[in-house]
Amino acid sequence: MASDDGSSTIDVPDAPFRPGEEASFENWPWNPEDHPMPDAKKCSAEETTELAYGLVRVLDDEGNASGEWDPRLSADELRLGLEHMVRLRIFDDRMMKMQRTGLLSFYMRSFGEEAVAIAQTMALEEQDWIFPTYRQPGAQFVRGRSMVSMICHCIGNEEDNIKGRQMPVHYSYRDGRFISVSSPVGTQFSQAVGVALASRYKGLDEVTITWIGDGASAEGDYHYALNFASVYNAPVILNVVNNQWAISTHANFATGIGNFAARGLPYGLASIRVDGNDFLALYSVTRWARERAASGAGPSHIEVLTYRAGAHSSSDDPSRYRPGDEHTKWPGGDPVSRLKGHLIAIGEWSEERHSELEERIDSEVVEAYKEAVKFGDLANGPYPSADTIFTEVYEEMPWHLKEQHDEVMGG
Ligand SMILES: Cc1ncc(C[n+]2csc(CCOP(=O)(O)OP(=O)(O)O)c2C)c(N)n1
Ligand SMILES: [Mg+2]
Repeated sequence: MASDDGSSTIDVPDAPFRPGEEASFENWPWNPEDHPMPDAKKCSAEETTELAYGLVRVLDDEGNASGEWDPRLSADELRLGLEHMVRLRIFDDRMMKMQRTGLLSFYMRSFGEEAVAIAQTMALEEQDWIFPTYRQPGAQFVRGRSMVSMICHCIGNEEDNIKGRQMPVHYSYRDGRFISVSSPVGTQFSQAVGVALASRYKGLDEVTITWIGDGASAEGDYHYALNFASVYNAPVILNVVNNQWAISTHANFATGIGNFAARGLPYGLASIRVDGNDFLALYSVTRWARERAASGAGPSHIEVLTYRAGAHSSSDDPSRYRPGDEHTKWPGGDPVSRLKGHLIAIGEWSEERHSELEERIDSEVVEAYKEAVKFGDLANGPYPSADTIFTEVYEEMPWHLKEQHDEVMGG
Protein backbone atom coordinates (compact mmCIF):
# COMPACT_ATOMS: atom_id res chain seq x y z
CA MET A 1 0.00 0.00 0.00
CA ALA A 2 1.42 3.42 -0.91
CA SER A 3 1.15 6.27 1.62
CA ASP A 4 0.95 10.01 0.84
CA ASP A 5 4.68 10.49 0.67
CA GLY A 6 4.95 7.62 -1.82
CA SER A 7 6.57 5.14 0.60
CA SER A 8 5.08 1.70 1.05
CA THR A 9 3.51 0.34 4.22
CA ILE A 10 2.42 -3.05 5.39
CA ASP A 11 -0.64 -3.92 7.46
CA VAL A 12 0.33 -4.50 11.07
CA PRO A 13 -2.45 -5.72 13.35
CA ASP A 14 -2.93 -4.25 16.81
CA ALA A 15 -4.48 -5.37 20.07
CA PRO A 16 -8.14 -4.36 20.42
CA PHE A 17 -7.52 -2.41 23.64
CA ARG A 18 -4.51 -0.74 25.18
CA PRO A 19 -3.88 0.66 28.69
CA GLY A 20 -6.22 3.53 29.46
CA GLU A 21 -8.89 2.27 27.05
CA GLU A 22 -12.06 0.50 28.06
CA ALA A 23 -12.06 -3.16 27.10
CA SER A 24 -15.36 -4.44 25.74
CA PHE A 25 -16.09 -7.72 24.02
CA GLU A 26 -19.62 -6.83 22.97
CA ASN A 27 -18.88 -7.44 19.33
CA TRP A 28 -17.04 -10.65 20.01
CA PRO A 29 -17.69 -12.88 17.01
CA TRP A 30 -18.66 -16.05 18.81
CA ASN A 31 -21.69 -18.08 18.37
CA PRO A 32 -22.42 -20.15 21.47
CA GLU A 33 -25.56 -21.81 20.19
CA ASP A 34 -26.39 -25.49 20.64
CA HIS A 35 -24.34 -27.30 18.05
CA PRO A 36 -25.23 -30.90 17.22
CA MET A 37 -22.56 -33.46 18.10
CA PRO A 38 -21.47 -35.36 14.99
CA ASP A 39 -20.46 -39.02 15.17
CA ALA A 40 -16.86 -38.93 16.42
CA LYS A 41 -15.95 -42.16 14.62
CA LYS A 42 -17.51 -41.36 11.28
CA CYS A 43 -17.76 -37.66 10.52
CA SER A 44 -15.46 -36.01 8.00
CA ALA A 45 -13.34 -32.96 8.76
CA GLU A 46 -15.63 -30.96 6.47
CA GLU A 47 -18.61 -31.89 8.61
CA THR A 48 -16.97 -30.11 11.54
CA THR A 49 -16.85 -26.76 9.72
CA GLU A 50 -19.70 -25.30 11.77
CA LEU A 51 -18.00 -26.42 14.96
CA ALA A 52 -14.76 -24.77 13.91
CA TYR A 53 -16.38 -21.41 13.20
CA GLY A 54 -18.92 -21.67 16.03
CA LEU A 55 -18.32 -22.31 19.68
CA VAL A 56 -19.15 -25.36 21.75
CA ARG A 57 -20.53 -24.25 25.09
CA VAL A 58 -22.50 -26.29 27.62
CA LEU A 59 -22.73 -24.00 30.65
CA ASP A 60 -24.65 -20.77 30.16
CA ASP A 61 -24.00 -17.59 32.11
CA GLU A 62 -26.44 -18.69 34.81
CA GLY A 63 -24.66 -22.00 35.42
CA ASN A 64 -27.19 -24.21 33.60
CA ALA A 65 -25.95 -27.07 31.44
CA SER A 66 -27.70 -27.92 28.19
CA GLY A 67 -27.31 -29.29 24.69
CA GLU A 68 -25.92 -32.42 23.06
CA TRP A 69 -22.42 -31.68 24.32
CA ASP A 70 -23.40 -31.93 27.99
CA PRO A 71 -21.15 -34.80 29.19
CA ARG A 72 -23.61 -35.60 32.03
CA LEU A 73 -20.89 -36.08 34.61
CA SER A 74 -21.77 -37.26 38.09
CA ALA A 75 -21.75 -34.75 40.95
CA ASP A 76 -18.63 -36.49 42.32
CA GLU A 77 -16.79 -36.02 39.03
CA LEU A 78 -17.81 -32.36 38.89
CA ARG A 79 -16.67 -31.77 42.48
CA LEU A 80 -13.35 -33.45 41.72
CA GLY A 81 -12.86 -31.14 38.74
CA LEU A 82 -13.70 -28.13 40.88
CA GLU A 83 -11.31 -29.29 43.61
CA HIS A 84 -8.42 -29.65 41.16
CA MET A 85 -9.09 -26.17 39.75
CA VAL A 86 -9.25 -24.60 43.20
CA ARG A 87 -6.07 -26.48 44.12
CA LEU A 88 -4.25 -25.10 41.09
CA ARG A 89 -5.43 -21.54 41.73
CA ILE A 90 -4.42 -21.53 45.39
CA PHE A 91 -1.14 -23.29 44.62
CA ASP A 92 -0.38 -20.67 41.96
CA ASP A 93 -1.21 -17.77 44.28
CA ARG A 94 0.98 -19.11 47.08
CA MET A 95 3.85 -19.87 44.73
CA MET A 96 3.64 -16.41 43.19
CA LYS A 97 3.86 -14.87 46.66
CA MET A 98 6.91 -17.03 47.32
CA GLN A 99 8.48 -15.75 44.13
CA ARG A 100 7.80 -12.16 45.23
CA THR A 101 9.46 -12.77 48.58
CA GLY A 102 12.53 -14.40 47.05
CA LEU A 103 11.70 -18.01 47.88
CA LEU A 104 11.41 -18.97 44.19
CA SER A 105 13.35 -17.59 41.25
CA PHE A 106 10.54 -17.54 38.69
CA TYR A 107 6.90 -18.55 38.39
CA MET A 108 4.04 -18.84 35.89
CA ARG A 109 0.39 -19.04 36.86
CA SER A 110 -2.53 -20.62 34.99
CA PHE A 111 -4.96 -17.97 36.30
CA GLY A 112 -8.15 -17.94 34.22
CA GLU A 113 -7.14 -21.11 32.37
CA GLU A 114 -7.47 -23.65 35.16
CA ALA A 115 -10.21 -25.60 33.39
CA VAL A 116 -8.13 -26.32 30.30
CA ALA A 117 -5.66 -29.00 31.37
CA ILE A 118 -7.81 -30.25 34.24
CA ALA A 119 -11.03 -30.92 32.32
CA GLN A 120 -9.15 -32.21 29.30
CA THR A 121 -6.93 -34.59 31.28
CA MET A 122 -9.91 -35.87 33.24
CA ALA A 123 -11.54 -36.72 29.91
CA LEU A 124 -8.62 -38.97 28.90
CA GLU A 125 -7.62 -42.47 29.90
CA GLU A 126 -4.66 -42.83 32.23
CA GLN A 127 -2.48 -44.49 29.58
CA ASP A 128 -2.77 -41.44 27.29
CA TRP A 129 0.31 -39.27 26.73
CA ILE A 130 0.45 -35.60 27.68
CA PHE A 131 2.64 -33.08 25.82
CA PRO A 132 1.97 -29.85 27.72
CA THR A 133 3.19 -26.28 27.76
CA TYR A 134 4.00 -24.43 30.99
CA ARG A 135 0.31 -23.45 31.12
CA GLN A 136 -0.94 -27.02 31.74
CA PRO A 137 0.61 -27.95 35.12
CA GLY A 138 -2.91 -28.80 36.36
CA ALA A 139 -2.79 -32.07 34.43
CA GLN A 140 -0.35 -33.32 37.07
CA PHE A 141 -2.91 -32.96 39.85
CA VAL A 142 -5.30 -35.08 37.80
CA ARG A 143 -2.58 -37.69 37.29
CA GLY A 144 -1.78 -37.76 41.01
CA ARG A 145 1.55 -35.95 41.31
CA SER A 146 2.44 -34.83 44.82
CA MET A 147 2.54 -31.12 45.44
CA VAL A 148 5.76 -31.56 47.43
CA SER A 149 7.47 -32.98 44.38
CA MET A 150 6.20 -30.07 42.24
CA ILE A 151 7.54 -27.51 44.71
CA CYS A 152 10.91 -29.27 44.94
CA HIS A 153 11.14 -28.92 41.17
CA CYS A 154 10.25 -25.21 41.29
CA ILE A 155 12.92 -24.58 43.91
CA GLY A 156 15.46 -26.76 42.14
CA ASN A 157 16.52 -28.42 45.39
CA GLU A 158 18.01 -31.84 45.99
CA GLU A 159 14.66 -33.56 45.45
CA ASP A 160 13.94 -31.83 42.13
CA ASN A 161 13.16 -34.82 39.92
CA ILE A 162 14.86 -33.10 36.98
CA LYS A 163 17.80 -31.91 39.03
CA GLY A 164 17.72 -28.22 38.25
CA ARG A 165 17.97 -28.75 34.49
CA GLN A 166 14.75 -26.92 33.74
CA MET A 167 13.28 -23.54 34.60
CA PRO A 168 10.68 -23.60 37.39
CA VAL A 169 7.22 -24.65 36.15
CA HIS A 170 8.81 -26.59 33.26
CA TYR A 171 7.73 -29.81 34.92
CA SER A 172 8.35 -33.39 33.96
CA TYR A 173 6.35 -36.24 35.49
CA ARG A 174 7.17 -39.63 34.15
CA ASP A 175 4.66 -41.67 36.16
CA GLY A 176 1.85 -39.49 34.82
CA ARG A 177 3.05 -39.72 31.21
CA PHE A 178 3.44 -35.95 31.39
CA ILE A 179 6.32 -35.14 29.06
CA SER A 180 8.90 -32.53 30.04
CA VAL A 181 7.79 -28.97 29.19
CA SER A 182 10.00 -27.46 26.52
CA SER A 183 11.38 -23.92 26.91
CA PRO A 184 11.47 -23.31 23.14
CA VAL A 185 7.73 -23.00 22.61
CA GLY A 186 6.01 -25.21 20.03
CA THR A 187 8.37 -28.17 19.81
CA GLN A 188 5.98 -30.45 21.70
CA PHE A 189 3.38 -30.29 18.93
CA SER A 190 5.16 -32.43 16.36
CA GLN A 191 6.74 -34.63 19.04
CA ALA A 192 3.21 -35.46 20.20
CA VAL A 193 2.24 -36.54 16.70
CA GLY A 194 5.28 -38.81 16.57
CA VAL A 195 4.41 -40.50 19.85
CA ALA A 196 0.79 -40.90 18.75
CA LEU A 197 2.02 -42.69 15.64
CA ALA A 198 4.26 -44.93 17.72
CA SER A 199 1.24 -45.97 19.83
CA ARG A 200 -0.71 -46.74 16.68
CA TYR A 201 2.16 -48.69 15.17
CA LYS A 202 2.35 -50.79 18.32
CA GLY A 203 -1.40 -51.34 18.28
CA LEU A 204 -1.86 -49.82 21.75
CA ASP A 205 -5.00 -48.15 23.02
CA GLU A 206 -3.20 -44.86 23.68
CA VAL A 207 -4.04 -41.37 22.53
CA THR A 208 -1.73 -38.36 22.77
CA ILE A 209 -2.86 -34.91 23.72
CA THR A 210 -0.89 -31.72 23.26
CA TRP A 211 -1.37 -27.98 23.62
CA ILE A 212 0.24 -24.96 22.01
CA GLY A 213 -0.38 -21.24 22.66
CA ASP A 214 -1.93 -18.83 20.16
CA GLY A 215 1.42 -17.09 19.80
CA ALA A 216 3.45 -20.26 19.30
CA SER A 217 0.93 -21.47 16.72
CA ALA A 218 2.44 -18.89 14.35
CA GLU A 219 5.59 -21.01 14.26
CA GLY A 220 6.41 -23.65 11.70
CA ASP A 221 6.32 -26.42 14.31
CA TYR A 222 2.56 -26.04 14.53
CA HIS A 223 2.05 -26.48 10.78
CA TYR A 224 4.46 -29.41 10.57
CA ALA A 225 2.46 -31.14 13.27
CA LEU A 226 -0.89 -30.59 11.53
CA ASN A 227 0.44 -31.87 8.24
CA PHE A 228 2.15 -34.87 9.79
CA ALA A 229 -0.94 -35.73 11.86
CA SER A 230 -3.16 -35.51 8.79
CA VAL A 231 -0.92 -37.47 6.42
CA TYR A 232 -0.47 -40.37 8.85
CA ASN A 233 -3.86 -40.15 10.56
CA ALA A 234 -2.30 -40.00 14.01
CA PRO A 235 -4.39 -40.63 17.16
CA VAL A 236 -3.63 -37.21 18.55
CA ILE A 237 -5.59 -34.29 20.02
CA LEU A 238 -4.03 -30.98 18.95
CA ASN A 239 -5.16 -28.02 21.05
CA VAL A 240 -4.45 -24.36 20.38
CA VAL A 241 -5.03 -22.45 23.59
CA ASN A 242 -6.09 -19.04 22.39
CA ASN A 243 -5.77 -17.03 25.60
CA GLN A 244 -5.60 -13.74 23.64
CA TRP A 245 -1.99 -12.98 24.50
CA ALA A 246 1.55 -14.20 23.87
CA ILE A 247 3.34 -12.22 26.57
CA SER A 248 2.65 -8.68 25.25
CA THR A 249 1.76 -9.71 21.69
CA HIS A 250 -1.96 -9.98 20.98
CA ALA A 251 -3.44 -13.06 19.31
CA ASN A 252 -4.31 -10.85 16.32
CA PHE A 253 -0.66 -11.20 15.31
CA ALA A 254 -0.81 -14.98 15.19
CA THR A 255 -3.45 -15.73 12.58
CA GLY A 256 -4.77 -13.69 9.71
CA ILE A 257 -8.24 -15.22 9.79
CA GLY A 258 -9.15 -14.35 13.38
CA ASN A 259 -10.07 -17.96 14.12
CA PHE A 260 -7.59 -20.61 15.19
CA ALA A 261 -9.85 -23.68 15.01
CA ALA A 262 -10.62 -23.37 11.30
CA ARG A 263 -6.95 -23.63 10.38
CA GLY A 264 -7.29 -27.40 10.91
CA LEU A 265 -9.94 -27.81 8.20
CA PRO A 266 -7.71 -27.46 5.10
CA TYR A 267 -5.37 -30.01 6.69
CA GLY A 268 -8.29 -32.43 6.77
CA LEU A 269 -8.54 -32.41 10.55
CA ALA A 270 -11.79 -32.46 12.50
CA SER A 271 -11.80 -28.98 14.00
CA ILE A 272 -13.73 -27.59 16.93
CA ARG A 273 -13.76 -24.32 18.83
CA VAL A 274 -14.64 -24.68 22.48
CA ASP A 275 -15.30 -22.29 25.35
CA GLY A 276 -12.14 -22.85 27.39
CA ASN A 277 -13.70 -21.51 30.58
CA ASP A 278 -16.50 -24.05 30.46
CA PHE A 279 -15.37 -27.21 32.25
CA LEU A 280 -18.21 -29.29 30.83
CA ALA A 281 -17.69 -28.26 27.21
CA LEU A 282 -13.95 -28.87 27.43
CA TYR A 283 -14.48 -32.28 28.95
CA SER A 284 -16.99 -33.26 26.33
CA VAL A 285 -15.04 -32.05 23.30
CA THR A 286 -11.92 -33.86 24.54
CA ARG A 287 -13.88 -37.05 25.18
CA TRP A 288 -15.21 -36.78 21.63
CA ALA A 289 -11.71 -36.27 20.22
CA ARG A 290 -10.37 -39.20 22.24
CA GLU A 291 -13.10 -41.48 20.94
CA ARG A 292 -12.32 -40.36 17.40
CA ALA A 293 -8.58 -40.90 17.79
CA ALA A 294 -8.90 -44.27 19.54
CA SER A 295 -11.27 -45.58 16.87
CA GLY A 296 -8.72 -44.85 14.15
CA ALA A 297 -10.85 -42.05 12.65
CA GLY A 298 -7.99 -39.60 13.07
CA PRO A 299 -6.73 -36.49 14.80
CA SER A 300 -8.71 -33.53 16.06
CA HIS A 301 -7.71 -29.91 16.15
CA ILE A 302 -9.30 -27.83 18.91
CA GLU A 303 -9.20 -24.12 19.59
CA VAL A 304 -9.59 -23.57 23.31
CA LEU A 305 -10.94 -20.05 23.59
CA THR A 306 -9.93 -18.47 26.86
CA TYR A 307 -8.23 -15.48 28.44
CA ARG A 308 -4.88 -15.30 30.26
CA ALA A 309 -6.15 -13.41 33.30
CA GLY A 310 -2.77 -13.12 34.99
CA ALA A 311 0.62 -11.90 33.90
CA HIS A 312 2.54 -14.07 31.46
CA SER A 313 5.04 -14.91 34.20
CA SER A 314 6.60 -13.41 37.30
CA SER A 315 8.82 -11.38 34.95
CA ASP A 316 5.91 -9.71 33.12
CA ASP A 317 3.86 -6.58 33.83
CA PRO A 318 0.66 -6.63 31.72
CA SER A 319 -0.38 -3.11 32.79
CA ARG A 320 2.16 -1.93 30.22
CA TYR A 321 0.23 -3.33 27.28
CA ARG A 322 -3.44 -4.00 28.15
CA PRO A 323 -6.19 -2.52 30.33
CA GLY A 324 -5.85 -3.81 33.90
CA ASP A 325 -9.45 -5.03 34.14
CA GLU A 326 -9.63 -6.60 30.69
CA HIS A 327 -9.97 -10.12 32.09
CA THR A 328 -13.07 -9.14 34.08
CA LYS A 329 -14.78 -8.23 30.78
CA TRP A 330 -14.06 -11.58 29.17
CA PRO A 331 -17.41 -13.08 28.06
CA GLY A 332 -16.28 -16.56 29.11
CA GLY A 333 -16.18 -15.41 32.73
CA ASP A 334 -14.11 -17.29 35.28
CA PRO A 335 -13.81 -21.08 34.95
CA VAL A 336 -13.80 -21.78 38.68
CA SER A 337 -16.84 -19.58 39.40
CA ARG A 338 -18.74 -21.11 36.50
CA LEU A 339 -18.31 -24.73 37.62
CA LYS A 340 -18.93 -23.74 41.23
CA GLY A 341 -22.11 -21.89 40.17
CA HIS A 342 -23.29 -24.93 38.23
CA LEU A 343 -22.77 -27.27 41.18
CA ILE A 344 -24.67 -24.88 43.44
CA ALA A 345 -27.44 -24.57 40.83
CA ILE A 346 -27.95 -28.35 40.78
CA GLY A 347 -27.93 -28.54 44.59
CA GLU A 348 -24.58 -30.34 44.87
CA TRP A 349 -22.44 -27.59 46.42
CA SER A 350 -22.67 -24.53 48.63
CA GLU A 351 -20.73 -21.39 49.52
CA GLU A 352 -19.87 -22.95 52.91
CA ARG A 353 -18.47 -26.11 51.33
CA HIS A 354 -16.51 -24.00 48.93
CA SER A 355 -14.92 -21.93 51.70
CA GLU A 356 -14.04 -25.13 53.57
CA LEU A 357 -12.44 -26.52 50.44
CA GLU A 358 -10.36 -23.36 49.96
CA GLU A 359 -9.17 -23.44 53.55
CA ARG A 360 -8.25 -27.12 53.37
CA ILE A 361 -6.30 -26.63 50.16
CA ASP A 362 -4.53 -23.56 51.44
CA SER A 363 -3.22 -25.58 54.41
CA GLU A 364 -2.30 -28.38 52.01
CA VAL A 365 -0.11 -25.96 50.02
CA VAL A 366 1.51 -24.45 53.12
CA GLU A 367 2.27 -27.93 54.48
CA ALA A 368 3.64 -29.06 51.12
CA TYR A 369 6.02 -26.09 51.02
CA LYS A 370 7.27 -26.90 54.54
CA GLU A 371 7.88 -30.50 53.45
CA ALA A 372 9.62 -29.42 50.25
CA VAL A 373 12.13 -27.10 51.90
CA LYS A 374 13.31 -29.97 54.08
CA PHE A 375 15.12 -30.98 50.86
CA GLY A 376 16.61 -27.52 50.40
CA ASP A 377 15.44 -23.95 49.92
CA LEU A 378 16.39 -21.50 47.19
CA ALA A 379 18.81 -19.44 49.26
CA ASN A 380 20.72 -22.20 51.03
CA GLY A 381 20.19 -25.42 49.11
CA PRO A 382 21.18 -28.16 49.15
CA TYR A 383 20.92 -28.23 45.37
CA PRO A 384 21.45 -31.17 43.02
CA SER A 385 25.15 -31.98 42.97
CA ALA A 386 27.24 -30.60 40.11
CA ASP A 387 27.97 -34.02 38.63
CA THR A 388 24.29 -34.41 37.68
CA ILE A 389 25.11 -32.12 34.76
CA PHE A 390 26.69 -35.18 33.20
CA THR A 391 24.34 -37.97 34.21
CA GLU A 392 21.07 -39.39 32.85
CA VAL A 393 21.51 -38.24 29.27
CA TYR A 394 23.75 -41.01 27.94
CA GLU A 395 23.56 -44.55 29.19
CA GLU A 396 27.34 -44.59 28.89
CA MET A 397 29.12 -41.29 29.26
CA PRO A 398 31.08 -40.45 26.07
CA TRP A 399 34.83 -39.84 26.52
CA HIS A 400 34.66 -36.06 26.04
CA LEU A 401 32.01 -35.70 28.75
CA LYS A 402 34.00 -38.00 30.97
CA GLU A 403 36.95 -35.64 30.60
CA GLN A 404 34.81 -32.62 31.49
CA HIS A 405 33.22 -34.50 34.37
CA ASP A 406 36.62 -35.35 35.84
CA GLU A 407 37.76 -31.77 35.44
CA VAL A 408 34.67 -30.36 37.21
CA MET A 409 34.60 -32.99 39.91
CA GLY A 410 38.32 -32.85 40.47
CA GLY A 411 39.52 -36.20 39.26
C1 LIG B 1 10.94 -20.54 20.16
C2 LIG B 1 10.68 -19.55 21.25
N1 LIG B 1 10.50 -18.26 20.94
C3 LIG B 1 10.26 -17.35 21.92
C4 LIG B 1 10.22 -17.74 23.23
C5 LIG B 1 9.92 -16.71 24.34
N2 LIG B 1 8.56 -16.93 24.77
C6 LIG B 1 8.26 -17.69 25.83
S1 LIG B 1 6.61 -17.81 26.11
C7 LIG B 1 6.27 -16.80 24.79
C8 LIG B 1 4.85 -16.45 24.46
C9 LIG B 1 4.04 -17.63 24.07
O1 LIG B 1 2.69 -17.23 23.94
P1 LIG B 1 1.59 -18.28 23.61
O2 LIG B 1 2.12 -19.27 22.64
O3 LIG B 1 0.37 -17.55 23.23
O4 LIG B 1 1.39 -19.06 24.99
P2 LIG B 1 0.83 -18.50 26.39
O5 LIG B 1 2.00 -18.00 27.17
O6 LIG B 1 -0.16 -17.45 26.09
O7 LIG B 1 0.21 -19.69 27.06
C10 LIG B 1 7.45 -16.40 24.17
C11 LIG B 1 7.49 -15.49 23.01
C12 LIG B 1 10.44 -19.11 23.51
N3 LIG B 1 10.40 -19.57 24.76
N4 LIG B 1 10.66 -19.99 22.52
MG1 LIG C 1 -1.28 -17.10 24.41
